[in-house]
Amino acid sequence: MSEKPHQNLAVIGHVDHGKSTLVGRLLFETGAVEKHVIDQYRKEAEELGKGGFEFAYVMDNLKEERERGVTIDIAHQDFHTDNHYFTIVDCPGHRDFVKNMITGASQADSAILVVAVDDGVAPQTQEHVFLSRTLGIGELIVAINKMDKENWDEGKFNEVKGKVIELLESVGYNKGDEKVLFIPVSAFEGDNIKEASSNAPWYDGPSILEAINDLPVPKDATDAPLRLPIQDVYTISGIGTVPVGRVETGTMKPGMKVVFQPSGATGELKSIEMHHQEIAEARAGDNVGFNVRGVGKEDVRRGDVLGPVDKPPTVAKRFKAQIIVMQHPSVITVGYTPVFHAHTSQVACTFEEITDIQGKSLDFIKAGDAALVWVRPQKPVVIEVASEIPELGAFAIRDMGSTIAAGKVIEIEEV
Ligand SMILES: Nc1nc2c(ncn2[C@@H]2O[C@H](COP(=O)(O)OP(=O)(O)OP(=O)(O)O)[C@@H](O)[C@H]2O)c(=O)[nH]1
Ligand SMILES: [Mg+2]
Repeated sequence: MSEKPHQNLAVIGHVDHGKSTLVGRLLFETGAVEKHVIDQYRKEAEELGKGGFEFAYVMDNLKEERERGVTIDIAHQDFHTDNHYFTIVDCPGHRDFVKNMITGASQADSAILVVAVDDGVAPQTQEHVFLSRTLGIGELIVAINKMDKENWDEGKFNEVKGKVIELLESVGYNKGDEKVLFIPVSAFEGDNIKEASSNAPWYDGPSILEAINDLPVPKDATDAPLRLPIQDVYTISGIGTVPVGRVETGTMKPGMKVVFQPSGATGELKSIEMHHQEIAEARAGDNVGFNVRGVGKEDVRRGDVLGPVDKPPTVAKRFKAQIIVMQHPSVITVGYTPVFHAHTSQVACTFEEITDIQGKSLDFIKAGDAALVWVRPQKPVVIEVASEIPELGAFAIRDMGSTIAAGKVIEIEEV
């Protein structure tokens, strides 16, 4: 196992801007994917009438993804640089699959935002930037892609960069000393991915590989109590029920007494596996599968959160949150019941009180407004106060196929 610090790196941005191609190219340039594999994908893509998707196919493995030339679900790929051990999470950009992007972004420590220079800031560029901010992604790198399509025009690069900076600053990125890097690339041609490209003599910054290698090590979340949101539950012969997910905070070891909330199932942690190997301890950031004595498939589901019996995950009857409304066709009033996406859970919640940030009662809020709200989940849900466990304290609100708002939890009324 790697001794390098681990982090999850999401690749985000509008549909078709070249996210999967960039990941595929990066893996190819660094030797993680061999040339004959790309050649095979090129043939396959051409046969499907999807010429140009050979690098995207490295990450797009589903039959439907390859036929349509669109990423549908997130895909993970482990990757090393000199300083880090990354899990790259390639996210879908299409608006129908934002739900999957939220799952990817909520696992990520940092992200590469891909913006195609010939299309600029597009709807899901905005939506993804907004979501990554509220879901707690600390570090962003911006790849201005498809520079080959604009003949590596520096003016065009600066124009798009200016628009992206406006967007980033509107949600709180690019502040003070924490300036976001902008890298002109051609993911398809391989320029500025691993090495500096001679096509952009006017650019003297790092390549994508150099930039991600320079990312800071994420702060250690192992000191907080164990929180592991369940992503899936498998039955594996010889082992039994195996829930899987990412350790968001804390550590877990066989022998620990654990509880799944809100279901309340408890037991002793029997074994933990990572990358098909049994391990003695899992820490914040690890993606694991595990087995708990006495807990069967019907006791656990996606959205449950695992924690220690003596510091169980908090189950909310009601909670107060600070939200920002990103878009809504009309206005939001008390009684509105959209779906909240928090860690791996999705639950409808009813707005019960709406005030401004100072606490003055409001009749309604609309796109662009910040507010404090009390909401009631329609069934108990695990959520934490963001100042205590930020990893479990953020959520996105979705309705009618788009992200309406995002926010973080500031107070909880427990069940
Ligand atoms: N000319 C040019 N085309 C590119 C470049 N990068 C990607 N493309 C093309 O853009 C199209 C979409 O690429 P993808 O990598 O699938 O885009 P994506 O952002 O992953 O798309 P979704 O995952 O569906 O949101 C493909 O036809 C690629 O060949 C580039 O640098 N230059
Ligand atoms: Mg893709």
